[in-house]
This record gives sequence, C-alpha cells and structure tokens, in this order.
Amino acid sequence: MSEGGSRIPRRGRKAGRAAGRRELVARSVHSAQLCLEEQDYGTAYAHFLLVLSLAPELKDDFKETFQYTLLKWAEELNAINRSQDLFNCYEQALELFPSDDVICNSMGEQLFRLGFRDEAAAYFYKAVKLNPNSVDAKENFYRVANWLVERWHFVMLNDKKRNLMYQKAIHKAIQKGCKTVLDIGTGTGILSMFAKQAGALHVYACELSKTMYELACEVVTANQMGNGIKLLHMKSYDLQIPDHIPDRVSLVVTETLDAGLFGEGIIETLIHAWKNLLLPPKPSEAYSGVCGQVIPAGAVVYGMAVECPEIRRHHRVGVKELAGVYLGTGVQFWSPVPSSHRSADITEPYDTEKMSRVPGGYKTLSQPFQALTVDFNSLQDLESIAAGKTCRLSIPVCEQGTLDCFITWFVLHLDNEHCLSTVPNEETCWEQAVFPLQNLPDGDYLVKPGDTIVVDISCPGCYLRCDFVTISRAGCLADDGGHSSKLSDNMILGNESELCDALASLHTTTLEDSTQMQCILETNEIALINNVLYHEQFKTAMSKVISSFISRENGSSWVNISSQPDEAVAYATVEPVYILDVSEGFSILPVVAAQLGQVKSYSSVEKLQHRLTIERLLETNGLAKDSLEFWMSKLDADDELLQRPKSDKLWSVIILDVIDISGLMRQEVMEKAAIARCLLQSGGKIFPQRIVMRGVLIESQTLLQESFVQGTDPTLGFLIAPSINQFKVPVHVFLNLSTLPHIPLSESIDLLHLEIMNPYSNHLNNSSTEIKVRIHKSGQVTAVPFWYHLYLDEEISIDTSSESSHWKQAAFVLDTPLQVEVGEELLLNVHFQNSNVSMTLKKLQ
Ligand code: 44T
Repeated sequence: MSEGGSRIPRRGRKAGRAAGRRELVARSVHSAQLCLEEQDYGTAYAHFLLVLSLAPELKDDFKETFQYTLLKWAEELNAINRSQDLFNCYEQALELFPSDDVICNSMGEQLFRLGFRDEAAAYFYKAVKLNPNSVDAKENFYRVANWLVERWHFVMLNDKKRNLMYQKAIHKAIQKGCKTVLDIGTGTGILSMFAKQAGALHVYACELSKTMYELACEVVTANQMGNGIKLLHMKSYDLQIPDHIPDRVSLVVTETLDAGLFGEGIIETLIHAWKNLLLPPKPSEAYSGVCGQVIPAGAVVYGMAVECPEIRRHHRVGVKELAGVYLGTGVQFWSPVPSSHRSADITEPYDTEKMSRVPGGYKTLSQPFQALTVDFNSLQDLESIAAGKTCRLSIPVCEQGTLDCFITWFVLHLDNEHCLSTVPNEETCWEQAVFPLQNLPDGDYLVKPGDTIVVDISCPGCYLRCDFVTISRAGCLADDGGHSSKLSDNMILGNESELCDALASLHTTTLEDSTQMQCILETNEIALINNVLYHEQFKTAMSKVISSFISRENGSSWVNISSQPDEAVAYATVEPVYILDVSEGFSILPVVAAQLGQVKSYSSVEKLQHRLTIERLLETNGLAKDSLEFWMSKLDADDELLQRPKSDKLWSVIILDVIDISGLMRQEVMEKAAIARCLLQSGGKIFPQRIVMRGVLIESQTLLQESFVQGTDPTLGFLIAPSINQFKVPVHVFLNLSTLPHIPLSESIDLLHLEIMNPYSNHLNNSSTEIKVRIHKSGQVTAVPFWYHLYLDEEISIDTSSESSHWKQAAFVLDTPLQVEVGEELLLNVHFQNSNVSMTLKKLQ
C-alpha cells in the first residue's frame, strides 16, 4: 500500500505506523527472549538488532541482555571459525552502542585471540577511556600497551641530554637557512616541535604507527603548534610530492635508530629521502645556497670484545649433563642470532643489552675498535653500505678472558658540533648491540694478550653484523709471514685474510659433524638448560613421587596377591607412573623424568626441531623411544592440553609453567591448577605445589624514568607527558632486579601465597591481602619489585630471582611515590585477580 493512496488521515497514518512499529518491536522482543531461552543466540541477536534499531529508546532497558546475547553469539561464531561474521556483529553492536566499554573490550579480546594485537590494543584503550573503572579492560590494556607505545619512548623522552642535543642541532640548521623540514618517524612529535620553535616555515612529519601518529596530533595541538606542523600517518617511502608535501625539503630530521644503529631501516629510509624528498646536498663546503641536509649527519660505530657470563649463559649451552641426562655431542644448540658458522634460520640480527646493567657485569678484552662510519649526507656512502661490503678487522686482545661476544655502540654526530654517544658506561638511555659467539671448540673461547681476534663487519640487508672469523694465537703470529705488526694496527687485512679464511674453514669443518643436529632455542631456553640446580630439583621431587607410588603399588600388590609374590613384582614393573610436562617452549624435564624408570613421560614441545632434539636425547641416553610421548601431537587443540593420559588413567605428576619469563604470573594459572587437580591420581602432585610471591619496597628513580615521562623538564618545556603517560602501565616487566639502580627501604616480604594443590585455600582467583611492612630506611617508596618461590614440595623450592634463573623480575610502580621514615609501619594491600597483581600502599594511622 503506497502512502499517497492511503485513506487514513495524515496524523492517523503516523499513529498507525507507530503502532505497527510498536507491535513489530514487541514481537521481536518476545522472539528474542524465546530464542535466548532456547539458547539460539544467533537469532536472538538478530531480533535484538532489529528491536534496538527500530526503538533506540529501549537501548537502556536492553543493554545488558544485548551484551550477553552478543557475547554468547560471538562465542559460537568463534567456535566455528566464522571470524568475519563475528567482527561484523561487533561492528553492528558498536554502531548501536558506540560508547559501550564492555563491547569494546570484548571486541579487543576477539581481535587479540586472532592475533590482531595492535587493533586489539586500540579497543582495550578505548574501553578504558570509556570506563576508567573497568577492571577487565584495564588489565587487558596493560598487557598490550607495550605494543601500542613501546616503553623506550618514555626512556628517550626522559633523556634530557639527548633532547637538548637534538634541539641545538635543529636550531642551528634552521638558523643557517633550512626553512622546510621533514621529520621521519616523528613519534610524539618532539623533533618537529623543535624545528617549529626554531622558526622553520614548514614542518612535515610522518609516522607509520597509528597510535604514535594520533599521539603526535594530540601533543602538537596541546603545544599550540597544530597549525604549523603537518602530520602524516604514513611511512616515509610512501610520501609523494606534491600530494603530501608540496616540494623537496631542505632538512630531514630523524631518530629512526636502534641499538645496532641501522635496525630501524635508516639506510633505506635516507636513500629514498635523498632520491625523492630532499633538495640536492651541498656541492661544496663553500656553497651557501639552499640545499638538502640530514640530522644526524653521520655516525661512527664502535665495537669491543667482551667477557660476560650472563650473555654466555643465554647463548651457549655450557653443561654436558643435566640431572643425569647426557646432552652429549648429538645436538648442537644455537641461540637465534647470527654466528659466523651458520647463516640460516636466524630470527634476529643481534641481541641488545644495557651492558651497564647486565647481572654479574662484564670484562673488556680489547680496546674499543672503530667498526664502521657512515655519512648520512652522502647518498654514495649510504648506497655502499646497502650494497653490503664486508670489512675485515683484526683486534688485539688486551686482557685475558673468555671471549663471549662483541658489543657495539655508536657516536651519533647530529652535526659537526653536537653528538650523542651510546657507549655502555655513559649516562644514556641506549642499549648496546650484542653479537655472541657460539659453538666454537671448547678451548677456543679463551684469549690472552698477544692474541688477535679477527672479525668481519658487514651490513647484509642493512643490519649491522659483526662476525667472528678466527683468533691468531700469540705464539703463532711468527708463522704468518711477518705481518704481526700490521695485525695490531686495527685495519683491514690484505694478505692475512687468506690465512684467516683457511683457519676459519678449519674450524667449521671440525664443527660440521654430520651426525650432529642443530637446535635453535630462545635465549631464555638456553639459560634454562644451563640451570643445573633447577633440573636437579625437579629430578629429586619427581623421584620422591615415583618412589611413593612404587612402594605403594608394591605394597598393595603384595597384600592382594600375597600367594604369588613374583607376579606382584611383575605387576609393579609394568604399571608406569604418568608424568606430564606442560612447560611453555623447550623443556628437557620429560627426558629427566623418562630416565627415572617406570615412568611414562609426556612432553608438550611443539616445534618439530624440538621434538627431534628430545628424541635424539632419549637415544643418546639409551632410553626407550616409548618412554616418552609428545602430548601435543595427540591432541586436537591447545585447550585440550590438560586431560587424562588415557581414558582409564590419571596423572601422577603434572608440571605447570606458572611464571612467564617477563616476571609476571601466566594467565589462568589458578584455572589450570583446578583442572590439573581433577586429573591427578590420588597421591599425585602438581609442580609447583605452592607459589609464594615475594617483594620489597624500594626507591628507584631509574624505574620511574622507564615508566612515565617526568613532567615537562626533560622535554624542554614541551607538554608531552600528559599525552604519552596515558599509556603508562603500573607493572614494569623484564627487570634485572640485581642490577637495577635502587635502594631497598624494607626487608623482603611474602606478598601472596597461592596453593596450587589445595582447592580450599582462600586465595583462589580473586583476593586482597593487607600486609604490614616495616620501613628500615627512610626514603621515597616508588615501586615494589616482586619475584616468586616455587615450591615443588615442602622441601624443594625454586627462586625465580636467583642468579641462575632464566626468569626476569617485575615491579609494581606506585602512581605517586610515598615518603617514609625508618621504623615506620606501612600497610601494603596486594590485590590478586585473574593472575594479575595490583598494589596500594598507605601509612598506618
Ligand atoms: N629504540 C631504542 C629506538 N618509523 C628506536 O614507528 C633507546 C630500544 C631503544 N615512520 C631500549 C632503549 C632504547 N617512516 O615510532 C617509531 C617508528 C617510526 C618511521 C615513518 C619510516 N620510514 C619510519 C621508520 C621508523 O619512527 C619512530 C622511531 S624509530 C625507532 C627508534 C631509548 N630499547
């Protein structure tokens, strides 16, 4: 029926339509509710969508039911992998409820589950902004904030010296005539603001990260420079003239640098900029016309040979035997950084470390040597680095020691007057690049004065590389044709290089034993293998459980069939003890278990290479192949991880990996413990049985500097802190507590006891404890670092903060420091919820 042809008067027509709508709405509400009762969430959701689109005034009434329906329907869509439909649903839901934090948070969780971390993080952030009290959204946000805004932004912005140097260099260039500026990788926009402040006419800034771009927009506006700086959310390679910037610029400023100088792609970035975005460079020193220039103007990379037990322990397996398991010669372990003996399967170009804070310190074995120089104002220089030329250096050893790695740092010449250094002992926010040595024959690591280390410096794929070639030993130098004096000159070798190649290949041939298999492990996995005590402790604890079962089984068998003692013994030997290790990553514990006899052990390693390694270890240790099985290959999905070994069997031991290497408790530990308890046979054990979280009140300026921007002083008066500090998180992870500059203000205290074996303990998934803490030194409490004691049983405990630990520590950073006096008593509230810990500290009245 067309409206025009209707006989109902206008008002009546309207009223009729309204009545029709009301009826449709009412019917749909009814249907939706029926569907809900029948758990048909998909149809219920469709009805609710219709209802709320037709009758937005009902949104308030149905909000919670709608949320519930959406979450249920999303669960189903997720289970059947209909991801696109799932996201469509969320988008529709967000159109209806654009400011609903629950929907935002849930959308984030779905995105996160599917691996869209950045997108997920953005939704968590939005959810927190919408509802700052939402505990779930906050916890989710804290876990991902690091991906949105990496923590080094805080450190760099707090580095006043670095900011000042850049400011001075930029001011100078602009005063000398550079009037148009492009800031590549602007981050929060600080360098662009320096340029504008100095009087640049036009400032363009590009940033590839969406969050950082948005943050820069906020910062620039907050500093009233919104009109003077044009921000572009793009990679510098995609900038087009005149689409994005009207013309070539006279100055490019950038700090797209990492610890290894080139790791953020500055070589490629500047080659592109010189070809497409910059005015031609200065033809001669005397030329005074407008030309193109880059800040920083160049850099010199330095290197040094170093002994460092901590780096060694993370890159080389130094033990031959582990709790009775012979590691032998069958497997060669590698960390995922390049080494001269192996170029395939590299996942990272180098490791990075703040050398001044490496636990146990380090010893320099050579003088610093100049590894490489680069002129960022020379396209030719940049292109020759990109072409990957190799430079061979020989480094005289000046101290006796174990050659564990080379480290590199750089001096950044912003211009001919201003420079910054990332040298280890300097007060700098920078880390150094670390190039560890691996798998040399045992004695070869030892060096002494008189020896000369030969290294190759190159930049394959524009990543700095520092490869060990060989060592010319003190006594052998006379044989190399009398070039010994030249060897100590620190320069590129000519005819020695042949000798070196020969020596190097000699090493490689002895190493490339065809019977040996290669296994690449994460650095923390290598540190774990090097932890002998850890494996011994597990071995002892497992042996105790096994012997309790065997004696029990023998006992009961004797009682049951006492007339046939021989059979009873036979029965005891055929019935194995079932041990499941669900550690994350590589773990040798199942081999340790298998070796104990009368055990059926289950490993949950996933990577093929890791399985082959475990199999090889069984073989070299003379263990039957069927004494160990790979649990994951028997399961269809990850969430089936915890289930019975066989339909009629239960576990005797379940090893749970409760602490993440970052120092945080893993997610859903208590839930996993609850499932594990149900899968244990009587007398069985979960390792660890109990977790005790320990902590200490400390004063640490360093920790504050790394957690949030300290007002406007370090940023030279610019307002950056209020914007970027929205991304601060209260828990700082991956700490080396032993070397963190800090003052302890209290004794170490127990913060939390989690009973993994006891379902009735009061700390389940949500608890709050008040702890009295006595102050033993006056100062400002800024943080509470924490670590764990993992009790395998009543006697055996593992301390995650010990020297040989593969775990790092974490710290809860207080919002505002608390001034305390010696002798005072404070009340520390430790709140535990869903594996997350938060704390509040107050004075006792
Ligand atoms: N890390 C050092 C500094 N970008 C890395 O998106 C020292 C690490 C560090 N944008 C501890 C301590 C320290 N076009 O926001 C980033 C990045 C952006 C680009 C547009 C391009 N071609 C690029 C390249 C990068 O630039 C910003 C800075 S780059 C990294 C600085 C404190 N751990």
